[in-house]
Amino acid sequence: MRSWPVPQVPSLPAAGLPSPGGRLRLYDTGTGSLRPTEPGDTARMYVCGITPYDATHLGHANTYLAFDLVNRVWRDLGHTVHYVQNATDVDDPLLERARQTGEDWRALAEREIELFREDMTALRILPPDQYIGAVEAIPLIVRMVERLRGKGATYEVEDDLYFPIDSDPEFGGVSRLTREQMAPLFAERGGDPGREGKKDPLDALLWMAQRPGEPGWDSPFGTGRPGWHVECSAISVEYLGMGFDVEGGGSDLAFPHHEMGASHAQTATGERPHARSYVHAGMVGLDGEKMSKSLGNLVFVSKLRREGTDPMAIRLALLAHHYRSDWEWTAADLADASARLERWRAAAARPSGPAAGPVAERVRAHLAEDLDARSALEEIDRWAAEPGGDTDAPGRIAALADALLGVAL
Ligand code: 5CA
Ligand code: ZN
Repeated sequence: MRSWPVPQVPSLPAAGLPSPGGRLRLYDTGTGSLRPTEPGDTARMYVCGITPYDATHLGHANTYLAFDLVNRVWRDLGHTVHYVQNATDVDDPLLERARQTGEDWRALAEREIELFREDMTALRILPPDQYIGAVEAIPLIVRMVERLRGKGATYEVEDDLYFPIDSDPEFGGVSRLTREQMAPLFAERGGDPGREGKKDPLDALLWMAQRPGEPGWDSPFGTGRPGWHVECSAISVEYLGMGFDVEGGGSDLAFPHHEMGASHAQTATGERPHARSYVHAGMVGLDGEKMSKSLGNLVFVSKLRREGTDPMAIRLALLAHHYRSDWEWTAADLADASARLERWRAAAARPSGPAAGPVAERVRAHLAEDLDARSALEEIDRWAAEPGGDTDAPGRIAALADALLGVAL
């Protein structure tokens, strides 16, 4: 599929700020620890994309923004970034929504993906190099299911195909949950623990035979459509290979989605790990609940934009919270961010200010330590509040805010 336009990212050395050293440390769910990312020249990242309906709410935006920071920090450290994202443009919840509203599911997906592209562009989120829909990926998903079948890691329940989790001796290594913790999450997040004929309640659907009134594609396992986890597993392995640096998404994807995806990939290829770090953003809520399509308590980026909110203020409102924390959106988030944006713009328009070098060093250090954007914002707040005689500083700080935080002043 078409991705979205690449925003200008200023080069900080070209702006007169020296190149940084060091590494980006991120909290890895798979080990439960803060670990340095150690990419080669090219850093490889896969981030799970939207299921295209009710997009783009602030929870989505917050998650994509977190991985945009990863992208920007790696680039600043001199890496090329190979970034891949999917869009789940065929799956149960999308078909269900289309049925409810009487809209064609393809039209719904196309419209919502376009809206998502517009929102991402407005928020200056760097686009993936490959933006891949589930439908267009069906041939490679089928190939992965065939590889699993070749390894004896599939079985049938009626005409559907399942992955037995006991084919991966390290199943559980991504989320590090106990079976007791897994069971309710599996049921809540698209699984079917109660289905008769399954060997283990937690086994995951790989290929679902076509149901009446639903779309289906031909495959060696009959006409049908892919399960959700194998979609991301196949797309990530195809475009990035095994052992890529970061797999990302919101914390609700750690189990079962990233766990299953890793098991599929590791079992199909015989290699491990699927990703070197599994990184998860916190959940944004509204009125005491996680913002979610099923609850309908959503604040949309496009609605805020239509009301005249500067997308850079939305970006700053989200950046003011640590990416891993769960938090609730309130009107004050936006009011504070708009005031901050105004202060920064006024300060960047001054003829001079305090020297930018030490600010850049501290901003980089905060971001390199598990993306502490909040502390990075406070560094620029302090710079904006102080007088100074360095005439290069305002331009350099503007370049810094743009390159690392994606905030165009
Ligand atoms: N298509 C799948 C991933 S393959 C999916 O989960 N789609 S989604 O549209 O439901 O969510 C897209 C991304 O936004 C996921 O990473 C999800 O974890 C994240 N997300 C969803 N709701 C929230 C929320 N309230 N706060 C933060 N992130 C959220
Ligand atoms: Zn995914």
